[in-house]
Formats: sequence, structure tokens, C-alpha cells
Amino acid sequence: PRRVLTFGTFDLFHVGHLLLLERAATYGELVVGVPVDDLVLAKKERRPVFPDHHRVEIVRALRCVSGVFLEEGPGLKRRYLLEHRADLLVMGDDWAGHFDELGDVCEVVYLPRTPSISTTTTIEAIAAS
Ligand code: C2G
Repeated sequence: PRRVLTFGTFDLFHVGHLLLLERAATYGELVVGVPVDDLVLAKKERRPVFPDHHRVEIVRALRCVSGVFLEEGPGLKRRYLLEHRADLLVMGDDWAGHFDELGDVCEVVYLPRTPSISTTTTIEAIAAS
């Protein structure tokens, strides 16, 4: 099978996350990089609700996932792709174009997001209820 990598925070894991991972796994053996809390904080200006070791354990338990690792810092995706000998990088299309520069290491594919569900809207819905 081809070796597939994807990266994501997967905070407050929801069905949009699941569908993305299941579709990514149709390309081959799926390994997932989950950013450490400080990296999420730096990128999103909000600390994730669930800490990285919880987010990793949830993703690790999925049938469609072959392996999980912590993404330890910014700018390391190229190194991780090489380390894992990835054939393919799959990302949601909210990142379309953003990782094209890694196309010399492996194929880069963007998959459509599931509409109308996100961690942010979930947090807002809970806050408003
Ligand atoms: N996703 C999706 N549909 C949604 C919500 C999310 O397909 N309704 C996908 C995203 O496109 C992403 C994955 O699920 O591929 C994880 O989403 P996030 O946890 O929001 O991940 P993100 O913070 O975008 O992490 O450096 C890149 C980041 O690590 C990507």
C-alpha cells in the first residue's frame, strides 16, 4: 500500500474529522501527525480544549488509522514526510495550495471538508445553549 500522511489538531473530535481520515485512508496506509498544544496555541491563538495526549489517543483508536505521532513544532512537515517515507500528503481543502511546496517530497492532495461542522461552531453552540 502507499504511505499516506495527514496532519490535524482533531480537537473535540467530530464526524468531519472522521470522514476526512476515512477518505485519506482510501489512498493507502494512513499515519496522522497531531500538533502539540503549544503549536496549536501559536497557530490558532486558542489553547485546544483537549490536550495533545488525549487528541493522539482518540485518533490512534480509529480503525482507519495505522499510526499517530506528535507534530512537535512548526516547519517540520517536510522532515516528517521524509522520515515516514510518505508517498502522499492529504489535507482538507481549507489548506488548498498551502502545502504545494512539499510536492517535491510526495504527492499533495486536498480533500473537500464536510460542510457545517467544526470545532469552533461546536464550542459556540455549547456556549450559546
Ligand atoms: N475537516 C473536515 N471537515 C470539517 C472539519 C475539519 O474535513 N468540517 C478536516 C480538516 O480539513 C483537516 C482535519 O479535518 O484536514 C483536521 O481538522 P482540524 O483539527 O481543524 O485541523 P487543522 O487545525 O486544520 O490542522 O498545519 C496543518 C494543521 O495541522 C491542520
